[in-house]
Amino acid sequence: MLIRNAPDLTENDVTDHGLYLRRREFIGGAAGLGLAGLASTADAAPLRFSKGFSTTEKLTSREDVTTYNNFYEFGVDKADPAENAGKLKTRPWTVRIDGECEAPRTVGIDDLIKQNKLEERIYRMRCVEGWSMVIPWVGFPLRDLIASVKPTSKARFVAFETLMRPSEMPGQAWNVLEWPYREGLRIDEATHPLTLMAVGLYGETLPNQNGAPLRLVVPWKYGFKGIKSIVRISLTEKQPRTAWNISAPREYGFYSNVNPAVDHPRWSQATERRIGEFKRRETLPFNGYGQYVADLYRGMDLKANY
Ligand SMILES: Nc1nc2c(c(=O)[nH]1)N[C@H]1C(S)=C(S)[C@@H](COP(=O)(O)O)O[C@H]1N2
Ligand SMILES: [Mo]
Repeated sequence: MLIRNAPDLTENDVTDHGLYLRRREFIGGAAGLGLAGLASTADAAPLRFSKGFSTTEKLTSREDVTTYNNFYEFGVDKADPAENAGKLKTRPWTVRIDGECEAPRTVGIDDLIKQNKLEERIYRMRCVEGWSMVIPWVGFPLRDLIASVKPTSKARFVAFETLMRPSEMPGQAWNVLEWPYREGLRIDEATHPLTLMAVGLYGETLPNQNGAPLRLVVPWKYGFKGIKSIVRISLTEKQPRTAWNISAPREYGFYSNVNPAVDHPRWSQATERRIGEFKRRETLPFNGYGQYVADLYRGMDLKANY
């Protein structure tokens, strides 16, 4: 699918030699130090990325993007992930890609990053709770990863799983969700050019609280579809079970496309608060990405398929 000349997206696929993904390492337990608790590693080579399809809207501050988070493995309050996720060891880290494909593989995160062409994508993110941000991710299209394992004709869906490691993820001791966190996409959603595997944020390695070392970003869907700290990606014939749908099926559907016309059973989805702003703004269908993705849902009842 071609994406170009969009009023809201700028394309600059020419590699910008000034842009590098710098690696940063969190010092375990350096919670109170915030960003001052970061130290750079000398061993890692800087990784180059180009600028991809991005919104020109004002960015949400780095401070807000990294301290106002949902990551229930580290607690249910917005400040918990920044405070507790420093414990998570993101190296070594392997990702298993398997299921309905001819070339299943297990790949280390650093090889995965090296093997893929990184680009910056500035996307809106709309949480199902009614707030939103504009976030500069660094990552690569999920479609490239899927192509690398040669899907069979039976691959109709993609299932994702977060790491299960209660010793470093204290929230996994509580039954707020069925662990590990799971998500899923239809294969055509997963291979859409806008669907991104993020490994960086604000030009640097992804902070743990944002889903290091690898997280999904699907900008036209509610934020909870963007599963963090992924260890497994499986191509499946059947629609996968997903964490929020298991927990509250009437409230969180499999599709969860941003839709101002379909309210959450407990609140309206017509408006949202952009973090850093006071006045609420109107929520756009498909979070403003309708011209690129509405075709995926042609003929579907979006109220029934919420
Ligand atoms: N594994 C996992 N992934 C997750 C979540 C979570 O609790 N666990 N929360 C989701 C929700 S509700 C949102 S809004 C986004 C938040 O991403 P951010 O903290 O990077 O803004 O992550 C999603 N991915
Ligand atoms: Mo969310």
